[in-house]
Amino acid sequence: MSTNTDTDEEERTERKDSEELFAEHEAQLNELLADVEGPDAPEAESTLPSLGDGVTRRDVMKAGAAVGAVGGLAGCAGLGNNTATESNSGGDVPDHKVPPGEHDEYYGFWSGGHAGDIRVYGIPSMRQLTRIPVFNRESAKGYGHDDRTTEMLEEAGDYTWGDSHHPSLSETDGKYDGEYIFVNDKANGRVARVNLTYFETDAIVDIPNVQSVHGCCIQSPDTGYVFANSEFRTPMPNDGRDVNEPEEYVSVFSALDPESMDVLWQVEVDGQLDIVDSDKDGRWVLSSSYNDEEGVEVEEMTKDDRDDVKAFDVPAIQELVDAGEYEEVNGVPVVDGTKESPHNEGDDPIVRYIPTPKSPHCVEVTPDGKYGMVAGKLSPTVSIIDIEKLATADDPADTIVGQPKVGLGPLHTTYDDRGHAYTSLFIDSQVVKWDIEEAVNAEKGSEEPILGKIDVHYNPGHIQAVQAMSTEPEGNWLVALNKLSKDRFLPVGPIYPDNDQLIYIGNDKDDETGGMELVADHPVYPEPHDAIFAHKDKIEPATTWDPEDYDEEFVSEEDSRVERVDDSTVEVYASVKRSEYGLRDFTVQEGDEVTLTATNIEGTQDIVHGLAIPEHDVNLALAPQDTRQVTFTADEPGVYWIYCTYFCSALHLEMRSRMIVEPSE
Ligand code: RUQ
Ligand code: CUA
Repeated sequence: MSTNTDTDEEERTERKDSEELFAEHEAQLNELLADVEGPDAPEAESTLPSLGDGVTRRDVMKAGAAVGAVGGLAGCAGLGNNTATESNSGGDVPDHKVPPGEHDEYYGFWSGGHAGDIRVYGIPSMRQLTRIPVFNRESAKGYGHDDRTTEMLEEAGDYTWGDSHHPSLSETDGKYDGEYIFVNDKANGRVARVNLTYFETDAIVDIPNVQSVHGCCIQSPDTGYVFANSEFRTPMPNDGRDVNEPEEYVSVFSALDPESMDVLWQVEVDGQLDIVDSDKDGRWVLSSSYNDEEGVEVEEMTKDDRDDVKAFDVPAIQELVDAGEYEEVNGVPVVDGTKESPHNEGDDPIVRYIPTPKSPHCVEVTPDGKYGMVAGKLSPTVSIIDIEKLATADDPADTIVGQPKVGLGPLHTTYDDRGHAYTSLFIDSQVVKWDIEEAVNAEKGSEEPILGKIDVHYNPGHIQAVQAMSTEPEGNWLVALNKLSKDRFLPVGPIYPDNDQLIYIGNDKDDETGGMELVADHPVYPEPHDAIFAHKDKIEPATTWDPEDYDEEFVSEEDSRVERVDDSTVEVYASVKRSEYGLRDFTVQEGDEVTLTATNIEGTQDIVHGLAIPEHDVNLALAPQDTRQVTFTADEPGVYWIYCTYFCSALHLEMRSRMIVEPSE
């Protein structure tokens, strides 16, 4: 199977069969557990559900981990599914059901994964309010059907899909300001911006010198930059050079201007970048990282037992760029941030390389900006990075001030307003609650900071609590975005929904779950990755468009007209309102290129009209006061009924017009 002929074969790790891999991971796991547990580490009896009959929880975890390591599914279905957490025992959990006609307290913005969109939910009801198409085309909102959005999608690479992962809300002074969501496309190395006045994507950038973007975040506290991590290492530029020299491939950290969406600069690093989060003072940005081995196959990528988290000193990098200390590649200034770089010599390196246990996954900064939590993924620990120490520590390893042992497969961490962290455990299918300051004070590898664990169903990836990415966490609701739902819902064929579970975290109790209560299951369409929740007062959507916010001509009833530009080009302008189009019909010639501009002239909220032309692939969605344009060819003579796709009035069905295409000659 290996097709790589140029590389020195001796340097390459042999392919292993699954049994060998299994055994190896089992051995590694034993080592890890022995390492962090130590001979007299305390048994966290109170937090681990008993399995009875001498089966220890640890055995089950290990079995799950080993199976997980070779690609099996490692959920804990049937084991440790304790009923106490499933039946609401506390009695003081607020009702998550929102009565008819009332509003939710919070907005939730979910990334849609390879569906390419953002989904908007109300929290705590978990009712889906809308979807915002981003990297995907979507007919219900006419996105990718009118000229404006189609051109944007075409200029951003003209792909038919994207893989949206990490939505980030813009901030002012560390608080969500409701202006924008930024989100990455892992598949095609892009970042998009969603305008929250209109809940519509208004910019997409195809970032040069990167193939995939995984981590994406804004700079706190004032959205000074948007940051994007390239995950896959590639030659730079990736134009056919160095294809057989994987050691020449690179991964870069990119900074974008949030207003212009220009790519301002990039930093080349050793290893490959993963998730990214900003401190709260606009100086440091932390990136998790895996594959410091710089391998191209799984065995090579997991050879060593450490990987370096990268901490970027953003003002120092900006200074270098301003001073011209970079190489330009594909029009982007690229700064050398590798370990050997002269910029990393001396006391003030631009990138600090912080060694953590192998293949960490997330990095999430605490709401007070003190710590960055790096969940171990392949290690059962979370490494706590003290952000203040980043500027002063002689040895970057000294910035790690705590390392609680939380459970198997820790992926993501979120926070409440009372000093607690919550970490998802992919392999254990649990969420673990732990005390941050206690973890800083405890021995590394201690389980003492753990306050409780709750089973989730099954295999959580991201978890998110309300406003936990800002400086104002609310500490009440948490959602576990579980990758598998297995037996939780009516079966719907072999592709299952995910299961987003709502958990109440407002109570601190001295019980098995630390007071966490599982409140509701919610099946979700594949495949959300991450979510971010903001109080409803932070978001101020418009109810109608402001014509100042677009370039198309606002077409009133009087302005409705047909203009022939030349022999083969026609412009048609039509107003739209209940229940008529500004033109009852219009006539063009066979073969004409038609540009149709239509304005919904209504000012009434929620009166949206459509404009569809059968057999011409024309489908506009027109919110009140919005204007859209569409260009198409009238290539078959005949009569084509134009109709409205939104049920707008009692005369909705009669709301029609005709396009007459006269035969040529
Ligand atoms: S990653 S499941 Cu794309 Cu956010 Cu961690
Ligand atoms: Cu306008 Cu239906």
